[in-house]
Amino acid sequence: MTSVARRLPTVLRPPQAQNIGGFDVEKLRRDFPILKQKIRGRRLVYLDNAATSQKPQAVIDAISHYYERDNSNVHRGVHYLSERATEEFENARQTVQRFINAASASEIIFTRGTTEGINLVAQTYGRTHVGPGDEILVTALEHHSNIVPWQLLRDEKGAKLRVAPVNDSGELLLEEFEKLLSPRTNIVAVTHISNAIGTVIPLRQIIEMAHRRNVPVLVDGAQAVPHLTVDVQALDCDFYTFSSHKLYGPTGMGVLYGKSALLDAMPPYQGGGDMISSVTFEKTTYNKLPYKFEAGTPHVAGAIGLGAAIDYVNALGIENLAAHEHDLLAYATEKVSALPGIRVIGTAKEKAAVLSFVLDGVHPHDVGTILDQEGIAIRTGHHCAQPVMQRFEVPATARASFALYNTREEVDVLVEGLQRVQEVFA
Ligand code: 7TS
Repeated sequence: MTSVARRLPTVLRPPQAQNIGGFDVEKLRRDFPILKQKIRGRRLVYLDNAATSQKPQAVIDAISHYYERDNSNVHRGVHYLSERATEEFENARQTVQRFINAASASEIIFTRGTTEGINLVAQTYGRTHVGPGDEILVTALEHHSNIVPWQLLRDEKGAKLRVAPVNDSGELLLEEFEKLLSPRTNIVAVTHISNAIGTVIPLRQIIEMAHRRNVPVLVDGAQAVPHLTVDVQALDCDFYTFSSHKLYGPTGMGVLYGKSALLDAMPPYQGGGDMISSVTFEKTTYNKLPYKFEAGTPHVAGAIGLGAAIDYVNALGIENLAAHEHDLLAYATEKVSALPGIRVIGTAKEKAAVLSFVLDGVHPHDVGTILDQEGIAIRTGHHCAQPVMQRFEVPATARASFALYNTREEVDVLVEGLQRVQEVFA
């Protein structure tokens, strides 16, 4: 990693370095150039972090430095630049390995994002293990990207998709989940945190229940990795996948973790350069892990940017970040719930960083449009989780989602904006 990529967050640079408990958000915001701009003459209030988070200067610098200094293809050249690019690319893999505590860097496969990670497992592990009448178990909280790849597999194989229900707070019903684990279940695929309503699911118990029946578990960690410590060995999950862009890193980049015994036994996903060890027209043998699953020129700058994003988060401490976001969510929940005619969707005891709600008599799209006039960015719609909307019998919600740089003042601006929406529609 370049020296620039290692730049610490402003808040942690001396002399503040000794004073991290304070989590000085105003200082930290200066690390994010995009937050400095005015939107429609107002200070930008960015509350759409579940869709994608903003990038600190350290990540932007790491990417531009790579293109300015080191750009070259990896794993192939004997020349200086190729060696340097390869070293940085593989350093980023090790950074990811340490970040989620994988046993080996060869268990870290670089992908385009969470979506590709899930499709990879469905198309390789799934296609070789799921047959007619077999069952794939998901929850009622899934993002479409943890539903549709399994439906494609189901339809190809004549398998069945089972769905574990949630209660009216949006909490997974563990007993129901356990009942749905049958002798035909071949894989469990669950979201760690719901993007639509913020529920954190009891992942450890789910994995234990599945493993008692020898069923492997894939975890969609897209919304979890930016908000809590993930230790794949402690969880004992079989696959864990996430996207860089929700973790302050670049788009088009993601990670699939898999236990090496499983990955080794799986057929490749895509064919092409880098994933082979030898090719003749008669026969091809495949490369070792993780390269077997990384066909073609990878997103080198993306991996380096992700590594820089993880360095940034690590320097702040994910526990500090989680505590700050927890405070924001509690504050926002209290303030928004106190408004008349507002219903919060998703009131689970364990939640992270997402506040979804509906206003009586106002379509969420109108809420979003009026807030946008005030420089407030939230997401409205079904959040690519239509079954969650169906479960709560709403067509859509308005969703505010938080990141490390959000403040209580921004929550106050949101609440004022919502009051203005109510005045307009009164
Ligand atoms: N899984 C979950 C839980 C997600 O929240 C998302 C994206 C994905 C998978 C897909 O991630 P991708 O990076 O491969 O696209 N969620 C959202 C969202 O809530 N608003 O925009 C994207």
